[in-house]
Amino acid sequence: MVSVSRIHLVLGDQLSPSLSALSDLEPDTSLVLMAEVMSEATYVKHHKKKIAFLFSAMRHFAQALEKKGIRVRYVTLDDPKNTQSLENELARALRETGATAVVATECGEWRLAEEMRTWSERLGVPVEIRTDDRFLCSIDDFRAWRKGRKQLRMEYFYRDMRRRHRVLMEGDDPVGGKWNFDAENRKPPASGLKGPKRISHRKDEITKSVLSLVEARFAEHMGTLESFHFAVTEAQAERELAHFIDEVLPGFGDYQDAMVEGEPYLYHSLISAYVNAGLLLPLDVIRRAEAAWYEGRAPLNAVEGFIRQILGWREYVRGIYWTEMPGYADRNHLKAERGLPWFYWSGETRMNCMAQAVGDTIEHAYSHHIQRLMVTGNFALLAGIAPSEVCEWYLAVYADAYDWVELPNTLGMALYGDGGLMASKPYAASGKYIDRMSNFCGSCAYDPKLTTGPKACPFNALYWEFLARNTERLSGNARLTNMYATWRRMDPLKQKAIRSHASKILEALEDL
Ligand code: FAD
Ligand code: DLZ
Ligand code: SF4
Repeated sequence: MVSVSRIHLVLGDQLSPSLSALSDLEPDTSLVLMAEVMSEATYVKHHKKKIAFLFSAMRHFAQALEKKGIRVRYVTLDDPKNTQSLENELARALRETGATAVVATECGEWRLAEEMRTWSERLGVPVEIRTDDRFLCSIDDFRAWRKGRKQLRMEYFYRDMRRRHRVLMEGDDPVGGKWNFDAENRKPPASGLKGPKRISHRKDEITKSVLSLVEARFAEHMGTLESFHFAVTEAQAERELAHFIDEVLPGFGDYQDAMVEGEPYLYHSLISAYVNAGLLLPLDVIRRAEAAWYEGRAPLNAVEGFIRQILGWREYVRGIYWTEMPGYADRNHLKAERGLPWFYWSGETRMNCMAQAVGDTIEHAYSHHIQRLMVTGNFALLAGIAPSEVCEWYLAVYADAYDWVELPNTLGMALYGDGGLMASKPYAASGKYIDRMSNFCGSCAYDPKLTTGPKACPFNALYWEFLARNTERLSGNARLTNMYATWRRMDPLKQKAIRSHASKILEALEDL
């Protein structure tokens, strides 16, 4: 029998060969433990494709380690001995191998981090939890950055990250003379706009067997497993990235905010699930995009805009999460208490924008940023849906969702639940914005130009109602001055009609 002295735990979103927990494997005495467990698969009802993606990627990662001669104990969900929790699987592995120590990398959710902190005592062996150095800003560095700042604007954090990692820099200055080229981005969709064709990956026996397992065990979870197209290995994720950089990136900036019916991806990269699970490393992605600009293969507005999302937003939200938790999850600045309407799960609503965004989500476990922020997020903000319910939905339905990234984006950015820690004003918008940035309204049962009456776009009355009911909390915000001035100037009878229409909508949200 081979002896094992140390167990190296790899979680489902830690599928990187360079993971800190794997940095000092001893061929003779180390054992890597990976486990598919119900406790992780059901703490929210994850989308079927998210579970299938992770299980298949986990199995492929384990296989790749084994091919390198590393010993792996891989516990499948349907293994009869599986205790279905990470702690119990660790306990079982320790018992059955005689190992006397555990090494892990810090995880991405407060919920699990709290458990991990107790493992050493509960398991009776030392449990070393190492820093996750796949991120480009450590939590300590983020804490130092935010110390003493009144405002935590992402833009300033991003500039520091550009300097620190020397990305798109010319000496001390940003290339092109500006930090941010958004003025050239965010065009409304041109008529007939289509995104480039995307690649897909052949389903091998591992993926096929995971798909059957997920269909059998998670039948009542949201989503379809049909046309499963995810990359599940490092090499496949690399092909996705290469395809994005070569074929898609040049158009990224221009249509970053556009939404088009039947075009769920447009010019977005589709790599978030791979970066978050560890199949791609953020710095590699950034360097590849940067090289595309230096080599003249993509314009600066696209490359800078894309890099800002990863070097800026992604690191920033993680810093906010770990420096604000645990209290952050309970914040509800706007006192929003309504329940989440069923159409978030079913997609069955006459509001075409919502039906499209939720429909894409059901089909792909994906919708792009503007659908998340300005359609499903905006509706929840305007309708006053409780942040806890909205966050649970976002955490469940997207293949890229983990608490560290989902929570600040949803509670902070989309719902203004943190009272402006992240966003300088709520991302509230009427149907006019959605009409400008999409082609959804043309085939909608509602009319974006109407504010009251049975055909009126619900976003319109809800928008004014949102401002009216939050006057005390929001009217002092300089960025909302014009909107409050417009509201105040409005004929009181019109105001009354709008608020009465909004009340009817709110009383019967399920009927929309
Ligand atoms: P692209 O548009 O191509 O962007 C490139 C990359 O930048 C992404 O792959 C991602 O890694 C990163 N990125 C972009 N925006 C953000 C952001 N705001 N925060 C963090 N990283 C970002 N992203 C997640 O990864 N997981 C989530 O659970 C998640 N929940 C969200 C919830 C809401 C309400 C909102 C408004 C945004 C959320 N985002 C989340 C951010 C963003 O919507 C997704 O990262 C993006 O849509 C993923 O698609 P993509 O890979 O095609 O991204
Ligand atoms: C999301 C997820 C799912 C669905 N299943 C597993 C699993 O069975 N085993 C595992 O190790 N990890 C899984 N994960 C990812 C974890 O939930 C993730 O590591 C934590 O939420 C911390 O980010
Ligand atoms: Fe959405 Fe309103 Fe446009 Fe319909 S009219 S698609 S509900 S914004």
